[in-house]
Amino acid sequence: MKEMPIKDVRASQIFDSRGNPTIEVTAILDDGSIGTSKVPSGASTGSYEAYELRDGDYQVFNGLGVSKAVDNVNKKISKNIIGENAYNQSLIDNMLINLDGTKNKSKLGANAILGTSMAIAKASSNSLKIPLYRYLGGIFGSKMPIPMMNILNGGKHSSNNLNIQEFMIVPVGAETFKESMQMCVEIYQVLKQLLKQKGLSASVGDEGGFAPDLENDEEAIKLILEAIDLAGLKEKDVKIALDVASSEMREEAKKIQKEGYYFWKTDEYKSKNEMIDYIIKLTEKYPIMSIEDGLSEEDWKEWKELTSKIGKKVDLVGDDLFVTNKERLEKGIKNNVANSILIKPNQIGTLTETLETINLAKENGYKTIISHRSGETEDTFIADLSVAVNSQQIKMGAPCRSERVAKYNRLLKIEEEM
Ligand code: 2PG
Ligand code: MG
Repeated sequence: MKEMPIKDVRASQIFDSRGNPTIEVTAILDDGSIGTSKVPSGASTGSYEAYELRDGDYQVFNGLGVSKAVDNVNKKISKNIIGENAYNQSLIDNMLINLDGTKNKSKLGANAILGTSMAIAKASSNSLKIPLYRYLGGIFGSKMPIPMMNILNGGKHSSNNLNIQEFMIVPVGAETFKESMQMCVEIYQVLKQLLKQKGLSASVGDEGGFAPDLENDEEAIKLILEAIDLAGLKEKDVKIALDVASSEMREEAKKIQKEGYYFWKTDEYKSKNEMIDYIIKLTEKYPIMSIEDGLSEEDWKEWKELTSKIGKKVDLVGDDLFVTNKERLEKGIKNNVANSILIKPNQIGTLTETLETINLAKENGYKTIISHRSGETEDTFIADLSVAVNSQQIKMGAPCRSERVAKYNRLLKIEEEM
């Protein structure tokens, strides 16, 4: 293997799209090549995600500072990987995993580790003078993903009264990525006018989707269907996808000493069985092709039941359930739970482990969806990643707010290039 020693790795504290601190890592190689990465952060995080190291000093940034993670890169990580071969990504990632030594990367912080891992990959692709998607995927990476655009925000990503976190459109009828963008953007703009006409708020939530108060969650689906129709598009070309993010509803239920799901924004409670029925009814009533986290990260038995009931016709996506973790995905595969997986590199903490989980999903016929976090930066790494691994879909929020749009724009460029 060709060698390119790592010359230096430096980190600093920057800010994400919610105005919270996050970490940026820059890797410099012996030939002068540079790679910089910025790490995103979730709001509706799964309990089994790798550990995001925050300072916890409530006098500063409400405890959310990342100076400890920055120090870990500048002092511990850099010392250990300087001089190692940047082109050997799995070797570097394994060194990082061993240096941390914990199961959930709580010693150095998954944010410090992932930032380093991605910066090394970017610096390497720059050093070899090939685009990142090519470096990561070789000649294998050749397919553009279909966007799942979150155009109405609810749950923990907004302060409106919608319980479901994400209402997405999926332009399955588009032939190119460019066309898929046009379809989504036109629907988004029509929806904005529609909201205004109805006297509803057209201000946006964390992921750039509109966040109005509505009568109920189904009203949100109906509004989107109306916007699709008004944009001159057909139901066969644009489907609906939902991220229920129901682990949050489970958490809220625990607070009121209940076993099921509490829709805290509208004070409604559903037992586990009622939740299964609710999800199934939604998929019967509306052109919904995909439901993410319809059930919580703990409810394996109910997930299995839901999968056996509608898994043949609907994509059932595990996000908090699988947390991009091979072991949790293996459990899902063994038990016929879900049929798709959301992939978020910061849920697991290294690029190598992310790729391993993607491979495991593919080998077992699970769809992969590369995903942003609700707290994002202008880093477009995941756009390249989605092409490198031929991911069927991507989830990057609305075509609004630059931290989301930067990733869509990157994909437009990649399509042109290819
Ligand atoms: C999700 C994500 C991204 P967060 O639940 O899928 O949309 O949200 O980053 O807040 O976990
Ligand atoms: Mg989710």
